[in-house]
Amino acid sequence: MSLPCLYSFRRCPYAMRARLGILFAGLEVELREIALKNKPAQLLAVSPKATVPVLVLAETKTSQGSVIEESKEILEWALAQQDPQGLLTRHLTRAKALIDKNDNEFKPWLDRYKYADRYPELTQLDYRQKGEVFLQLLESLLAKHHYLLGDNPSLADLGIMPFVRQFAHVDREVFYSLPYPKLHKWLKDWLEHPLFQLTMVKFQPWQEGDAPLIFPRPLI
Ligand SMILES: N[C@@H](CCC(=O)N[C@@H](CS)C(=O)NCC(=O)O)C(=O)O
Repeated sequence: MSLPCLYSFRRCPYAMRARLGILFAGLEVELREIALKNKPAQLLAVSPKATVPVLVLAETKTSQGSVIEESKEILEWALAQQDPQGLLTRHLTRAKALIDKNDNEFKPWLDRYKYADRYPELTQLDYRQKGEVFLQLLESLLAKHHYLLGDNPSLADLGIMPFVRQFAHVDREVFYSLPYPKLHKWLKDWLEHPLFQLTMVKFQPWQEGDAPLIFPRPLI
């Protein structure tokens, strides 16, 4: 039987979220790495909004492969198939609310902090400080337990970690000088996590006619 097909972009935090979901579920997909500047016609045909990640579910005899176009939904779909670590059993409502806060409140400031020259209304420092409001919330949660919502990972950790990584990578020296020691440790632990490292394996952009590339692919 054919596998679901994930259109992905290695450095996109939304796509990292989707790949983390696939890995924590223990699933396999066919991965098609894309270049944002040169999206393949096949992606545009299945998803005209043309963002990544996009998951095309395998066709069965009775149904056409449906398409999931939002990273949150791909994360939840993957864990609904298999959830060996019980991520969906922990604090689901709070986890979803925190992911929404990440996407709707933190991410816009993160983009402005990262590309401050494109948003001259405020300074990069202003944008960083606005983004830090969310980081302070995460720090206060991590003061209570090892992961964001408890002593075990939940959907929230997987859904949010790629965005904190992106914030940190704007200027690592600055990030690790900020007064968020619990968040620093949490991020470092995630960066070293074997499943996160598997999400970051590099692939060449997909081209029509390529043999299917099965994800995950073991670290070399
Ligand atoms: N709400 C979407 C957002 C996805 C998104 O914006 N992805 C970016 C890459 S990080 C993208 O594909 N942008 C389109 C482009 O740059 O052309 C999701 O959660 O999947």
